[in-house]
Amino acid sequence: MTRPVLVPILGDQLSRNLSSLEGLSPSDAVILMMEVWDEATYVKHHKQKIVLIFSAMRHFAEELRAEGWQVDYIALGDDANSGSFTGEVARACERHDVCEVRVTESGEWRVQQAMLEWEDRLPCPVNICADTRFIATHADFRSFADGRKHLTMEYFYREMRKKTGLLMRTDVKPEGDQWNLDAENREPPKDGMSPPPTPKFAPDDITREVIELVGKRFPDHFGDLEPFGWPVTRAEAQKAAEAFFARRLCLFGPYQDAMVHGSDDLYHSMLSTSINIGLLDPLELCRDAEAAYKSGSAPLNSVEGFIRQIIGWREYVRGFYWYTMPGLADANELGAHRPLPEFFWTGKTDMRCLSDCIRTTREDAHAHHIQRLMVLGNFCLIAGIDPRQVADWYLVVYADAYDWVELPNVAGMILYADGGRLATKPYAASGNYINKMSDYCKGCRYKVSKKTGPDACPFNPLYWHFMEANRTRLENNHRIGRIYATWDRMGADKQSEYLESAQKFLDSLAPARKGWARND
Ligand code: FAD
Ligand code: DLZ
Ligand code: SF4
Repeated sequence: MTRPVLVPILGDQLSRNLSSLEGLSPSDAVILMMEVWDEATYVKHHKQKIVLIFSAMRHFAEELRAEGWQVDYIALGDDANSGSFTGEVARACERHDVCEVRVTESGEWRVQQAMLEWEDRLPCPVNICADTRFIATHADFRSFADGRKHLTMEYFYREMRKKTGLLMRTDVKPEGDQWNLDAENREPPKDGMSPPPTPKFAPDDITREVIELVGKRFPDHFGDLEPFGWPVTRAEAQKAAEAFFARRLCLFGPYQDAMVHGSDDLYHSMLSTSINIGLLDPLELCRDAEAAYKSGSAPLNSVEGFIRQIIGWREYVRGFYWYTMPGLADANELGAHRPLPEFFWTGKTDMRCLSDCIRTTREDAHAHHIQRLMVLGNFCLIAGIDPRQVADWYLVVYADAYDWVELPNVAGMILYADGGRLATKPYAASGNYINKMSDYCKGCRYKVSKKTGPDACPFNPLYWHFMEANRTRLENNHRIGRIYATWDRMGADKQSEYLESAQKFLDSLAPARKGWARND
């Protein structure tokens, strides 16, 4: 071989159509894959997230080798593993005497900044390729966003529908004459509802070895290590996708926002862990969903809802992240400074909705969107929790979490910390919403119908406490400002009851001890 090209492939780049591999053949390249301490510990990821990534990386390396590629795989415990991407790429450049480093851009700002320094540190040219697994380029997002005050997802989504042709009747007309069928996607759970189970994949020898490694090396990280059942290969992920399309997509739409005690999957796809590391192609999934609609096996509200989550929200938050970083990481428009409560890590709270969402998060490294948004997220918003601490929590606890997707959801969607660029109003809600969309309240020690006092659902006084605390910022927002007329009509005595109840509850919250999210 003449001097080879070195192709580093990161843990969330496990795709055969990766841009850095385009045009190369096994005879031109050495692929470098690295398990590094820095990535595994910059936050203390849920144990299952580390198992998922290391196992999927090891399987992917095997698949590439079987195709004839030379893969230089650095395992976490290898002697001389420097513990960082930069250190390992530098060592590999020497080992293989490479003529060029070719890498696909990183999903995360933090890693991209390190990559941008490689050119100065390495003895050869560095070529950073665009990540073509996303449908919108950075330029597409910029041209959508420049000059807009609010970056409303809906308009971006329509652009993506036109760009991909998904669910389009003509170049400009959507299937069914409506772009967005969200209004048909808000059914509460039905008694006796029994969604088909999500496939779980029994760990093979490679995964077993990684489970053992993670148990030994990351014992103090949050979350249950086992049972572990996430797909770790493309073949497994495809099986999971097929099962979703065959049995759950049809009711995905109506029950998208429903919550049921003891269940985090319902009719959701459970595919984000596979999509985000590259085992599944988002556009391919959308085409499969569209085919299900065309063949009559799933209704339009389900298929449009699913496609909207992917080419709408997923693409949008990625664009938003790169458009607003690095400022987004420090955004705190509402000046929220309360520490994250300890119960986010232990699950020990009498609030049944929160304790169930934290249980599923600990057991499965997953909670579905409305659990993340309207229970956990809503609580953080109305209790005024510090955005940095909230972002760290979400980044640690979910197996699908990467800064580019977690941060816009946290800072923009749940906390309004970006001052309303992503969401036009804060998603603040009292216990009523949770009661309407779930079966949580029936078994809760708090009473959702009570507004104040020790038995009242804490979401009720916290809601008004939040509205009052942020009055000057929110009063003029046309989507939420009218609520202050209701508050003012209550009169001073009722208002004081709400505010005192909320304050008592907030004072009772023990702050999280240090060391859960990061090695301080
Ligand atoms: P489904 O409900 O089946 O949805 C289908 C797909 O749509 C998902 O797999 C995902 O790829 C995409 N999607 C849906 N909503 C969003 C969204 N808001 N942003 C981006 N993609 C979306 N998703 C992540 O992948 N990683 C995260 O770190 C993450 N953090 C979140 C934090 C908060 C505060 C909130 C409110 C949402 C977050 N989400 C995140 C979005 C969403 O909750 C998860 O994608 C979803 O729960 C994953 O489960 P699923 O695959 O069954 O999703
Ligand atoms: C999340 C993660 C973890 C825990 N470990 C590794 C690793 O050891 N090696 C690796 O290549 N990637 C890992 N990842 C995923 C990276 O954090 C992710 O690829 C970058 O943050 C870019 O998005
Ligand atoms: Fe949650 Fe309040 Fe319902 Fe209890 S009563 S489950 S705290 S919303």
